Amino acid sequence: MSEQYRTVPHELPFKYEEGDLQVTRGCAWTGPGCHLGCGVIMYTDQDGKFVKCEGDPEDPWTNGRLCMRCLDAPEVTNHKERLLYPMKRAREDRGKDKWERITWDEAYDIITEQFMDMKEKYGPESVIFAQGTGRDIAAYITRLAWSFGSPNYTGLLSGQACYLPRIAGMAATTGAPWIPDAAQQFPERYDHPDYEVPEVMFIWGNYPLKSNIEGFYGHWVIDLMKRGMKLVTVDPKVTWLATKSELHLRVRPGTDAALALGMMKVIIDEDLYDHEFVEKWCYGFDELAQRASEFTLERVEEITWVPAEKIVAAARMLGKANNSTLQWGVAVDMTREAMPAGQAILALWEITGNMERPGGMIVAPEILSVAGGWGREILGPEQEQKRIGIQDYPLYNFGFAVSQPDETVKTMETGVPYEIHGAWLQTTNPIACMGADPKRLYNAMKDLDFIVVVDLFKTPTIAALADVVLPAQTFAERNGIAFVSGAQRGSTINKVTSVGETKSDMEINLELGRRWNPEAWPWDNVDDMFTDMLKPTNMSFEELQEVAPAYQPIEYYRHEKGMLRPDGQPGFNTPTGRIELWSNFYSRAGLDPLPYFEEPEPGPGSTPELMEEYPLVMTSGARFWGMFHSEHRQIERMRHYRPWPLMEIHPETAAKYGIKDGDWVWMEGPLGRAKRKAKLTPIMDRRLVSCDHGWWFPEGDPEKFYDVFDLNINNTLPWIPGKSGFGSNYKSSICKIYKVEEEK
Ligand SMILES: Nc1nc2c(c(=O)[nH]1)N[C@H]1C(S)=C(S)[C@@H](COP(=O)(O)OP(=O)(O)OC[C@H]3O[C@@H](n4cnc5c(=O)[nH]c(N)nc54)[C@H](O)[C@@H]3O)O[C@H]1N2
Ligand SMILES: Nc1nc2c(c(=O)[nH]1)N[C@H]1C(S)=C(S)[C@@H](COP(=O)(O)OP(=O)(O)OC[C@H]3O[C@@H](n4cnc5c(=O)[nH]c(N)nc54)[C@H](O)[C@@H]3O)O[C@H]1N2
Ligand SMILES: [Mo]
Repeated sequence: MSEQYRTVPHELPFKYEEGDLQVTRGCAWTGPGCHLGCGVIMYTDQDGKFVKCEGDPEDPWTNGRLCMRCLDAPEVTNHKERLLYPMKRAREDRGKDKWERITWDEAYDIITEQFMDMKEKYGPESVIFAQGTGRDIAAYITRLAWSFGSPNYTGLLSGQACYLPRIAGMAATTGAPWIPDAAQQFPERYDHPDYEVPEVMFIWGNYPLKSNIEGFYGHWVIDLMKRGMKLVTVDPKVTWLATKSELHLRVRPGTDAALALGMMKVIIDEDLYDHEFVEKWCYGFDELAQRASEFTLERVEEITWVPAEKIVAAARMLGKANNSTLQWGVAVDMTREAMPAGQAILALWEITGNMERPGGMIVAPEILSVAGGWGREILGPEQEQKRIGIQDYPLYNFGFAVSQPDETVKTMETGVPYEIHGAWLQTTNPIACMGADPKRLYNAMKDLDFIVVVDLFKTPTIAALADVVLPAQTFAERNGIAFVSGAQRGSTINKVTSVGETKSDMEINLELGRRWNPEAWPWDNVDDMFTDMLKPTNMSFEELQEVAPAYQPIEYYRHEKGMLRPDGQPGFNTPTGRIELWSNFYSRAGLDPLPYFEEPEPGPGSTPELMEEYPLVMTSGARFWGMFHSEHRQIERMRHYRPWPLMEIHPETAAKYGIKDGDWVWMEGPLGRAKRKAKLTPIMDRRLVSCDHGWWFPEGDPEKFYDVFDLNINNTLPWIPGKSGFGSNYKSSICKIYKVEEEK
């Protein structure tokens, strides 16, 4: 193994026996869905059945802790409704529940024939390759798309409103992705001699205890609080962490940019910023200060619903802290002008000198390579230029390469600039979850010539659109490598069981890739492919399995040491070599170079005329423990904890509309409506309701697509991205509510 990597000595071997059970150490990273790679210990019985999953106490990230979905992973793996073999359906039966079991060879033959036919007739760009949220499958999908010749790898989420707005924004303005420093990069964690506990952490538009996103575990917040860290929460709801916070800013959904600019004005006016860091390492401070000066406390209080004195207190806490860190989340991306919102928020930590310092924000070099995909060089410049949306949204061709989703839907509808004929959907259920306005998405896709879906279960998307379905595997059924985004650590996913005729996503893509473009897929099996991917580490897949997790050493203050730029010069990887508070990149892309705020639309600030009919603000999609997006609805134990789709509402607001706890209601916005069960709770602001997302009823009729068009909250949300092409209003809209039987 490379000297370069550090590992943790394990007391327990990689594999051992306990009574009648075989025990294997590993890492859990989808399916079922999840954002992380928890250390797990998997138990299989004498028949090779996966019977128990526990947290690995020797894993420095999790120390044996595990969420309920992973503890219940055997129920998912062994579930009776799993897809067990490939299936096909006649083109004219699309939408009907008429499936025929086929062999893998037959499936590969059909898919290859159809894909090659479309490629020949309409060009490879006529097939889109879409995935869902970040899983360890991303690299293999990009390679499949790009080696097929299609530039149109994408996620069917309006404005790519999940992490990409923040990632793209961070890359454009600082040349790097930033993560909060919770000592996750050290095997010895908080005891590492260079580490310092942050004095204060802001939790902004995120609820880490339930969501554990992008390389960050919620329980680290608790670990750090036990070591003295204070919290500030920016969230419209009174969450449990908000009640443990020094300050809770109950921001109106979609107004985070105004809040950040208001705090910035206080920090600058009260001279609480880090002069030395700003002078040496930042570009455009005076322009930023000028912009912030427009955000007076009175104005910001009115926009955001946050009382002025709390804005001041939060600004002072950050400005006066020795070190501070930011754990932000998808609510920042889920507003149309997400890019400037993220820019404004991160600038607070930039001007206070919290970048690259212990207990501040640190650079995670791996993120971009994961987000950027694998195999881009195979695609070639001519096909690159055909990527949908890059003419209008040049940021989509920078660093990572995805086609712009809203433009992709439009292209499917209009055939401009070229016709789309096919779709490959892997790890995504866009009709139920990702897509805004799902009926529009359905209509855009339903007449495509050929659609393949790779999934674990039958979904509304499969029921509505698929011609061929391929059964994928859960993490216990396959091998894989997990270089989890946001952390310098590598682990392996280890196969312990088999179910039906399923294959792993990696195996499927390798086998199809070998048929379509053997030069781009030169491996005989997935383990060889993994070993090749691991080349920079000098470890083979088998070696890493034994010693994982392996840590890549990193240091602080890398900008001072020339470690953040490819040319080895001190500074940041931007045109000016500094953190660009005024962004050259945005300026060149025809965007405002400074952060700004725009009222969410529709909303009380932008469409006052609609507020009489739609008097409430609506946010959606706050995560809950037992389900991952549209998954887990058929998993009995998880469904038990959340049997129905909920709309959270303040008891006084509910009373005003004659709604009682447990009533079925319609939540209706200007674009459409969705059914929810009312949950009365005082954690809500009286002006706001919050709805779950991703709902469908697996127990329902497949030919009605499992009721998805009644239940999908995204019925109320349009496909409209921000000016950069990033961001969309998934978490800020308006609505009226009424009981289901009233049918107004
Ligand atoms: N209104 C509203 N809508 C939202 C959100 C919100 O907050 N509000 N959040 C959005 C966000 S941030 C995201 S990222 C999207 C997520 O959207 P998706 O990623 O599309 O949603 P999921 O339901 O997690 O996954 C889709 C499918 O992948 C399958 N799957 C799980 N694991 C695997 C695997 O390993 N292999 C294969 N082949 N399939 C697998 C599942 O069975 C499921 O059917 O949803 C978005 N939708
Ligand atoms: N259990 C579970 N875990 C998940 C997922 C899942 O579906 N289930 N999905 C995964 C995915 S893909 C993602 S992207 C992450 C997302 O995970 P998070 O980033 O934690 O996002 P959410 O849970 O959607 O919302 C977090 C908080 O934002 C608040 N909020 C709503 N609107 C706004 C707003 O406009 N501004 C601010 N400041 N706050 C607002 C909500 O009240 C909520 O408490 O979770 C991942 N982890
Ligand atoms: Mo996401």
